[in-house]
Amino acid sequence: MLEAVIDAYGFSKGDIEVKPFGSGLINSTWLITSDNGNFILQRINEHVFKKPLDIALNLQAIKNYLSSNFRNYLFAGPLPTINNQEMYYEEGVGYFRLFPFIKGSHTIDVVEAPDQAFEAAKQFGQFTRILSGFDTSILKNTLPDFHNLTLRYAQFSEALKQGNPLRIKESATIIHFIQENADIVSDYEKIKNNKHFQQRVTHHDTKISNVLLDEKNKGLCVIDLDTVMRGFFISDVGDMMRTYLCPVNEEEHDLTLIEVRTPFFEAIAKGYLGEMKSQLSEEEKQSFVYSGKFMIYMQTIRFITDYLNNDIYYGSKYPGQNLVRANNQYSLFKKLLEKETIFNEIISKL
Ligand code: GN1
Ligand code: MG
Repeated sequence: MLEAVIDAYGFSKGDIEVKPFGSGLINSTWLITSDNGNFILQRINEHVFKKPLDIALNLQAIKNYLSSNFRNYLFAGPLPTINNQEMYYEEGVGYFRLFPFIKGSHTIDVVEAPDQAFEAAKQFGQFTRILSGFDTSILKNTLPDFHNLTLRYAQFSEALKQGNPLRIKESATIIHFIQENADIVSDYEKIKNNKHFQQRVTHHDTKISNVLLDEKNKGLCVIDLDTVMRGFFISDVGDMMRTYLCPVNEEEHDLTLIEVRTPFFEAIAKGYLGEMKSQLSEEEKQSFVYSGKFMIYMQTIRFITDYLNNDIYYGSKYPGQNLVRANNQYSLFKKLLEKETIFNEIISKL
């Protein structure tokens, strides 16, 4: 299947090795190793990204802006095909991009030290900050309503009506939790209508593996830019809290391992605010901790909704995987609530 793609990028089959790569849930990714360096090949999931060309337009516009305004910023955009196209398209197979594998860079999958959280948060903050002069109206909405919690809640409510009845019964506790905490949705709606909250260039997928680090573990740049769209800062800060505060990830079954680590929160706050402090309004800063609740609650909803809908979005590698993920996020939410006061104090001090 990949042969034509490989040709399109000017590789010859005998000179390279192609292996599946990474742990993303949506796109398919391969590592290409060759004597001329390494590359990342990716096929866009068209069930999720309905207009792949919009991704290319966004990346092009950002690349142009950065190359004239921040020439030294390392922008990890796609490489053109030998016919000078942004993407390679093959009927029936899909849309592909090729990225350079930046020499000396590496990624990590779990956050083991606060310094790593700091570096990542700084990178995501910097990305939004240096694009603060970029005209966001140019950006296409590559995933309309991606972090629209109102809509996610509506989809959950719909799944309660149309979803798998056995699974609905089995998920009673978590369904109840989501309904009981619907104030998270109304808080989001207030933010949406609050003129002190600005929409900026937002990454929307700030997990640790989306930051390239150098040999000394200093941040180089952010990657996986398909979900870069206009958005609220709570999406980026919230997903960092969701994925850096806890020593285990969303796949963990053993809920006793779920905890929320204060030094890692401090690191996120220092890293992000070090870049974004002067950009954010007072109201936005006061929602810093809410960001984490917002994203963890939304991810709980997304996983359980998918479970009730028979795993049509995230898929599942074993029966009940999306329920495990949802319960994991639900535990994380409760752990975060225990630290809310301390975390708010940390933010006021900064
Ligand atoms: C998906 O594909 P991946 O792993 O980068 C999802 C994110 C979720 C994440 C949960 C387009 O990201 O929103 O937070 O799974 N991306 C999309 O692991 O839905
Ligand atoms: Mg992603």
